[in-house]
Amino acid sequence: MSQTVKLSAQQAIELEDKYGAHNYHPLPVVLSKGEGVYVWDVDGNKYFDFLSAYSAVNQGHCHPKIVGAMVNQAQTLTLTSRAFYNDKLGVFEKYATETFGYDKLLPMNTGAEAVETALKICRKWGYEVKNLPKNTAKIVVCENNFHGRTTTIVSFSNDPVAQNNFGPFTEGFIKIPYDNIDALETTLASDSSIAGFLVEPIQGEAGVYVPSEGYLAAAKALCEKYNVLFIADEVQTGIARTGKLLATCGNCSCSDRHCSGTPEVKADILILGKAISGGAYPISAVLTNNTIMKVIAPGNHGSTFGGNPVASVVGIAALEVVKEESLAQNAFDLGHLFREEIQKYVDQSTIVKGVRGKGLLNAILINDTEESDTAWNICLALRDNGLLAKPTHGNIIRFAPPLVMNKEQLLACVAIITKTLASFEQ
Ligand code: IF1
Repeated sequence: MSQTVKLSAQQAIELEDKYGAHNYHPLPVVLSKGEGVYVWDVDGNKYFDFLSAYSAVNQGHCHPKIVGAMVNQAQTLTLTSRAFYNDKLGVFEKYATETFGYDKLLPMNTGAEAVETALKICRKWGYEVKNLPKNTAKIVVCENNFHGRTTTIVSFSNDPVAQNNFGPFTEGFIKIPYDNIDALETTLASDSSIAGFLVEPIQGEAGVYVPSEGYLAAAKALCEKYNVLFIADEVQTGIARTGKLLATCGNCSCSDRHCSGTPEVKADILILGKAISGGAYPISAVLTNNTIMKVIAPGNHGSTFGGNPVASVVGIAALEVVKEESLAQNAFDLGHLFREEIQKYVDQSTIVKGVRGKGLLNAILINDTEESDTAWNICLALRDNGLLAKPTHGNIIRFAPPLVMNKEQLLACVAIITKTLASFEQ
């Protein structure tokens, strides 16, 4: 079957089912086009996208500036590998490090690769700067974390579905409860071989779990006290999603005033992915200061595609869009409106227990068990009413639209969501 043949929804699903690994359980909708906050299925039905490819498409689908940069570069030079210099990577590195307030950037492609990179840098720093004895370095992580799917990363997952039968696992990780500053202090105080603390500023996969006010700043202070690197995984929370350029930025609802000057918490190592490309291309990055990045020498780490010229121009364009269109401010404002409107519904609902989140990274909790199919059925009904979202953990529905949404569109979405939920009330 040629690429140009137009598939029906059923044909597309059957092909994936027959020839693809069954590593996902997608909502039955087959998309063929996207623009801004909208996607269209193969039958021409239009939907509000309320997932944004798990917060990768913050700048909206097929943003003309990002696509333009990508197409133009794709016709000029796509890949050289890092065996040679290219004339775009340095420009991207300068732009991104200045934007986020770091000295240096190491480019990779996917979020998991960037997390792996951060773990390697942290361990090497542990030996070469902190002087830990060989092969003793430990990294503290949080329960219910999600940092990707490589063997090392699933080694410290506590999701049995992600972890079971993928052993033997990588050693050297200590798991503590999330949002528990006492647990962090006890752990750091009890083990002198700890090199880093890896944390999500908001736990995404865990169901949009926002930690207590001040937790991240207190954790950062403890890391300083014990000479441990604070590693922020902002793959999902970064790039304006939570109403700030980074979730670790100060409480400033900034957009144009991007927060690199006054962060609430400035991570020693910052991990970015997803929306650093606006969803157009796989790009991830690890940012840190000169002293830490100095541990990486030629041959220690790399990637064929990391830092290629297409990624570099896409990365710059995607970050420029965030600033030019004040997406952090918009996410901040619309996020407040969204939770306020949904809360009104929750107050008189039996099917929804609550709404939580920050900026435009939000979730509602369905009043049913994790095993029930209520949230799945609600998502099917949302689809039928023109809005796409996906359940997580069985009874939580994540709501994360592109940040280029306007107020009128958001209110239209709230109407779809509340109308749909109402049809599930007893
Ligand atoms: C999937 C979740 C979201 C991430 C954080 C690293 C990565 C991710 C904080 C790895 C990736 C994705 C991957 C996606 C589902 C998704 C997800 F539900 F699993 F948790 F977004 F909410 N750090 N998150 O959230 O990035 O290697 O995928 O580029 O299908 O696995 P990646």
